[in-house]
Amino acid sequence: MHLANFINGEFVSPRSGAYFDDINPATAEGIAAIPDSDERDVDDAVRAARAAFPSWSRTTAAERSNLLLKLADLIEQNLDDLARTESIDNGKTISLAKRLDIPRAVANFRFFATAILHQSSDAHFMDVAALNYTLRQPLGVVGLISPWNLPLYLLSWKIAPAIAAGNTCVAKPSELTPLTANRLAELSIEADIPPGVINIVHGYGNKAGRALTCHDDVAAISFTGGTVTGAAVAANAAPRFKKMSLELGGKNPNLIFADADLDDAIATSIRSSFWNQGEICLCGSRIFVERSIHDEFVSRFAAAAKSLRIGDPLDASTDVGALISEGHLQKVMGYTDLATKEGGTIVAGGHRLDRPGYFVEPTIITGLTCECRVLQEEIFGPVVTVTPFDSEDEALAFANSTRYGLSATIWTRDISRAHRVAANLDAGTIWINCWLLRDLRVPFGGMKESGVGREGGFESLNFFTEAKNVCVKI
Ligand code: TXE
Repeated sequence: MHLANFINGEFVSPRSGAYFDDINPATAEGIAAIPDSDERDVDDAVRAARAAFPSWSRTTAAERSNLLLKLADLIEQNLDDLARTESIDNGKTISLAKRLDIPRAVANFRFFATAILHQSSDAHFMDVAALNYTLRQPLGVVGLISPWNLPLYLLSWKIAPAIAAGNTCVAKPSELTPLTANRLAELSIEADIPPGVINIVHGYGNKAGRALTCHDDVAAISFTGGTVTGAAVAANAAPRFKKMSLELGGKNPNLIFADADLDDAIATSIRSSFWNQGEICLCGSRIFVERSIHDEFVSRFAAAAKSLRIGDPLDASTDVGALISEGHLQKVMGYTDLATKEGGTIVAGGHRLDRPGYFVEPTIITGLTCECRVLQEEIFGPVVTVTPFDSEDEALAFANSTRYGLSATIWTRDISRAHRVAANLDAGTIWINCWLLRDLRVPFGGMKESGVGREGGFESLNFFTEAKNVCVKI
């Protein structure tokens, strides 16, 4: 199947006429041909978005809301088909695609379709009898760049608020997972979203993605991806004074105190460690356990990890699917090799499956210290470390010992300690006795090298609008 770019409501071939393979990670076989787009395709898409902006930005919030709600309904009606497509494209289990990825895409469109009806802005009276009011208006054409790990979920996280706020957009999905973006384009036609409002250009990041970040008529860039790539995006967008939101990598701590509900902590840590093969930026890849329960935790956690079913992502009973690519698998296996060199002990997993596709066992490593590269660098695979701590202060020092600050999890029944520790963690999102409970109304984003800016809730609508202050003498 040859995919096409979606520009001005039509599917068009890349200007280059060139394509490259989309690979099914579970079989290592080609499943589609992806347009190898370049700056010409991006310019065509930006022109279409510019042409559509005047009329789209003049629609009422209610009109935009209705169209986004229609698109949300269409995604929901096609949930099973989209989940299967996502599983084939990404290697994730179909069960996770059905329970997380696609339902969250529906929720994203529904949330911003209704949030736009309730966006408020400020007004301030001055003593000298003047009124100031904040006027929020759409930015124009915005560039949306998304990663491969939660393809439709994170693409919808950007498209929904961008167009709800009255912008038109050019989206560049990851070249590793183009299929559900393609389906979204098809559904947007069925939802009667006007041509040029949503444009999708496929292709490599350093070509099509880069062209989007450098285009003079793109007012803002919303990027989700790796920290290194985020720096490249910023280097191109900042000198052109584009508004930017960067959601980047993580190396998230999972702190388990001796008074925790250990059954719940273990069951949830299996999910926060190995869901989506550990390819969720919010995964808790560094587990720190109070020393008195460390050995019990390791024994029970390793047993639970070994009982996970790895294999065909399309089998409803599979717990762990395939990593996204051979290159990513090699990167992940490189860290398990490094772990033993750094003095660690692999207590579960550590092997590639002897079968087609990119499968790695859920892997647990003990005996490493915070200075080790395995505890400093983002692996983004089914590999976690378990390290003991002896005090709350030491737990905090360990947790905050990386360049990242995306999310963190705390397990304790001591409510004062939970809030005290949360206040001292370098993380943009902190869960206490839970993980991945997401309220779309709250700001989302990372600290330090995990990101710049916040999206989520009205933060997203504020990001995708310009705030003017108008002062009028009364
Ligand atoms: O990122 P990449 P990936 C992080 C996750 C991991 C990474 C995995 O932690 O580090 O993302 O996703 C495009 N100019 N998060 O490997 O390579 C590229 O084509 C413009 C954090 O996909 O950074 C793709 O579409 N674009 C996040 C996108 O950038 C460029 C949640 C991301 O690619 C480009 C999910 C360039 N020079 C994953 N180079 C969070 N914090 O929420 C590449 N791209």
